[in-house]
Amino acid sequence: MITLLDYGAGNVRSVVNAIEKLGESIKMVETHDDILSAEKLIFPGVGNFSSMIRILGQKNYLKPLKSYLESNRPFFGICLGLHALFDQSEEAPDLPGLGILKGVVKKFNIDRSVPHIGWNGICVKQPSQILSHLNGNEKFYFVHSYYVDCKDDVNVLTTTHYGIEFVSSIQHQNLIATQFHPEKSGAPGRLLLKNFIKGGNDKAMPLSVSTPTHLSKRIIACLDVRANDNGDLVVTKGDQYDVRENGTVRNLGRPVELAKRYYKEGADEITFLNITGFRDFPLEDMPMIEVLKQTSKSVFVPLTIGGGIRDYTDKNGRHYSALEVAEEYFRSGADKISIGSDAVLIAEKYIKTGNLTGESSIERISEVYGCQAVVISIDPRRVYVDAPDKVNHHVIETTIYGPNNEKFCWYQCTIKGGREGRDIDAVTLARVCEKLGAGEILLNCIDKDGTKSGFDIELINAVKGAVSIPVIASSGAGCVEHFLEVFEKTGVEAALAAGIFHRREVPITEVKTFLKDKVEIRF
Ligand code: 1PR
Repeated sequence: MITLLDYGAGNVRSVVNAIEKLGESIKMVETHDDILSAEKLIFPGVGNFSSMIRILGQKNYLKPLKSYLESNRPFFGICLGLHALFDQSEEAPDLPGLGILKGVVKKFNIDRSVPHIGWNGICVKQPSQILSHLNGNEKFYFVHSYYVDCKDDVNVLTTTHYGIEFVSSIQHQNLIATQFHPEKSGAPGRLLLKNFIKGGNDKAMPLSVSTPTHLSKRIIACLDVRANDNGDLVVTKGDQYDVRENGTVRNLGRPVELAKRYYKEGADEITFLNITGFRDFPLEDMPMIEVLKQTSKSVFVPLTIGGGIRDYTDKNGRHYSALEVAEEYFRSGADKISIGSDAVLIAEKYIKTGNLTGESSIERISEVYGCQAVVISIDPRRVYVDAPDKVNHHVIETTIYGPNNEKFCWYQCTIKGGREGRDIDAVTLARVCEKLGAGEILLNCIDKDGTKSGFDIELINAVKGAVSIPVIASSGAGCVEHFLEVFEKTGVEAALAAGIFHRREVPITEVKTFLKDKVEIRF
């Protein structure tokens, strides 16, 4: 029996699913006695150090957790569950950590995108029972802006390289904690959890030790989901956002089945976009929640969900905050949420007033769940101009001339699935959203969507150059060469595609086989 400490933030469903899939049963901590009486405790943490320590304090969990850890019983901490063990964190300097291990949690100060998101390797420093049957070359899923600066080298189990070499897991007697998420790391992650559950004293050292480690470029499968005219939830796909063919909504498959297929084929992440979320409130559209719950039972890579994340008042006058909507998605299995239309409206307001209110969906979700959980989905389209000073927007000089031979363009943001153009450009939107606390940009392009003509490299470079958070390139992938092009010509961390994967025109495995030896990928 595994006892799971859930303090209410982030996605514990993935951990529950991963452990149950391994045949183990779980008891959720409901009182502090559950911590004291646990035989094996797993503490997954996502989000923000200060809300974690505050909530643990409010629930009277801090003292029992400390005595459990001091009793040297088996413990597995994940992400913030690692940070909590140390003296202090730069994320919340006024709140002490548990102080079980000496050291502090520091923010990355590196010349790379932060958060560090994606699949990276581990460099093993000492034998461990949890490393049994690993070969040493596996990649695990990381998503964090802070890392532990562990004072005692003897506790360092693995390190990872990202701008610097940082501690990616620790081992102190029966206490294990990882910066990465084993529950989201496919087969090797589940092996680690299996080893922990099994226990025992046989310590193993992987056959090879990879150093330095490298962050992989991610290949993401995107599923645009909506109800078709019969009311069934289907994966659809538009051409420049028009999802109807001969008047009916294109049906390219069932969401859960397709997601499972992409997991098996090696997708590094899966994104669901509820494309009619702007008009159908997601918490009334429960099938989407069910899709997440079902998918997370057998898909052990990160899941992002977007569509309809905003404040909402239903027909009975009940008000829902965007945070509540996001919480429901996280509880159902999402690791990240993506905000489209609402982000544009928030940015417009911020530009007008210059005030950070702390009340917007971006700020509130980021505060509770951490910036890495908040993706901004941008839906821009090109607007050509004769000269850069013709508009008050970020204008680029383009090599793809306009209909009247214009050599300049800007990228107009849209809302409601491209139906409404707004007076704000994609570069400004990305910048403002980073400031408000977003952790990643999903950069679509209406002109390119479904065209199979390749990614819009000019758009991607303009946005990528304006922010220091990771950017996912989206729209236009038509062949394996397009993925190589986007990774070679831009600094994006991930590339996303939909149509070619759904129609099996270019399977994910083919993309990865082509990229192998050219680009760092997870194979
Ligand atoms: O505005 O917060 O409710 O979120 C709605 C979300 O739904 C946004 O993320 C928006 O991008 C998405 N969306 C809305 N309408 C459509 C549509 O197609 N009619 N889909 C839509 C956007 C774009 C991509 C697509 C890539 C790759 N889909 O995600 O998957 O362009 O396609 P390709 O590889 O086939 O070219 P809110």
